[in-house]
Amino acid sequence: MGKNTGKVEHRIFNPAMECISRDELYALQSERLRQVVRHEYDNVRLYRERMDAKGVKPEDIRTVEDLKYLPFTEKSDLRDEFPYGLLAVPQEEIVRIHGSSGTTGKPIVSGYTRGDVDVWSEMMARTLTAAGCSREDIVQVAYGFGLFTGGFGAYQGANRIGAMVLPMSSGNTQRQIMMMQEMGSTILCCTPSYAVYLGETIREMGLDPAKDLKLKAGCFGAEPWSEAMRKRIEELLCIDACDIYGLTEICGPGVSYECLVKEGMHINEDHVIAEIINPATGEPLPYGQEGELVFTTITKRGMPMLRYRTHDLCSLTDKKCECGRTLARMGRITGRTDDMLIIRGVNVFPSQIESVLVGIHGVAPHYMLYADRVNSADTLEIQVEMTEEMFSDTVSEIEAVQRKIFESVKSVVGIATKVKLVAPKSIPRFEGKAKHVVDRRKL
Ligand code: DLL
Repeated sequence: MGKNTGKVEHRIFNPAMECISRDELYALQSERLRQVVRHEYDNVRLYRERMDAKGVKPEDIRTVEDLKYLPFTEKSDLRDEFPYGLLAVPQEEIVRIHGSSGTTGKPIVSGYTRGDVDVWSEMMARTLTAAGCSREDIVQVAYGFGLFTGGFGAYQGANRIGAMVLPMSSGNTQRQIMMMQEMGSTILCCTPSYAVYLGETIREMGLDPAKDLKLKAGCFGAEPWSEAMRKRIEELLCIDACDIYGLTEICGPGVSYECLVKEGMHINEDHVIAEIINPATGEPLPYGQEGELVFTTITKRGMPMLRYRTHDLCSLTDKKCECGRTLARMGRITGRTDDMLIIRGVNVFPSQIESVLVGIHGVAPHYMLYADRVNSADTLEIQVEMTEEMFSDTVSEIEAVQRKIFESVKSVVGIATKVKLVAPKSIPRFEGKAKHVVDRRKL
């Protein structure tokens, strides 16, 4: 628990929307859905072709119930249409591009109109307000600023509230702590693993966050974390730690956010419609059942998404929350349906590593990836089999291959990994779908 002792005060940025009746919300979502489907059909070739192929016309989609007739959108569609193929407005209306790493080195990008940036800012203003932020607060943004949406998203939300922003970006821990102390930061925005690292470093420096810092809350997301990790962050930093969720394809952070009740993330349902589907069949599932999260953006103009498959697994509830919000909540992300790993905030696909390995002489295409969390930081070890011929080579030759793999993976994936060459036939073989990832991070 943070410094907010006693009765929790629930701040709400936009009560008219965040506490809207479910019936009014349904009508609003249906109206906005009709508009976005028409906009996509008229302006984006891929959606027009997909809808035509299914025999669905924009006028067939009248209410949220009709969503199930629309085609899904996949990450591979963004990759195939990179960079501008999915824009639904002329390029001159786009004022910003954000992105995240993809499987082939090409990023997944999304384009925003000025209106889209405004909507996203409001979504993040709601997010920060739900964690207790007001215009008196000092928000330290330790998410990266760049193509990644974290830094700009948090900055824009704080800006909309009128709070003071410290745009630190990620890393440089000593400087983060010095600024936190000197400037009197009250709200921290970063990944949960970095929050733990900051907390541990603060403690090692002999500082007592309860006395030496003014932090009261944090908005942590961009990677999976657990209740145990929340407890650790709250104890280390003496704050309330709230979960925030989002993805580049939808807008970035602020798709959903926790309030101080901390029982799931409220979805900004006036801007996105969430569905849970059975990942194997694509059939929609009712509230309460776990499945794959799918989003349709209903106010985005630049690059809207119809039924975007996130591959994130969770469940939804529309039970009213103690905070007064009526917006449905999603539970923690419990896993992914694909094998994407998030290592220190970077999305890593085994296929990227595989594409590097096949080009290197002396190693066989048998490999395993081990993700661990050491001192609160994610690490990734690549174990790859040597060929018989390589196995009998000298140590220095083997080391040279190891270095080559390290450098190539770093340049393609963008992160440093540990590389271990192992004896021929020592990596397990699988019947059917091969398993390449062992995620040993304790969540
Ligand atoms: O991670 C946006 C973001 C920035 C969210 C800052 C929260 C805070 P991407 O880089 O596109 O966008 O990665 C999106 O990250 O599909 C999830 O798998 C994962 N993810 C994001 N937030 C959470 C969370 C940003 N709170 C992918 N819990 C998503 C678990 C999360 N996983």
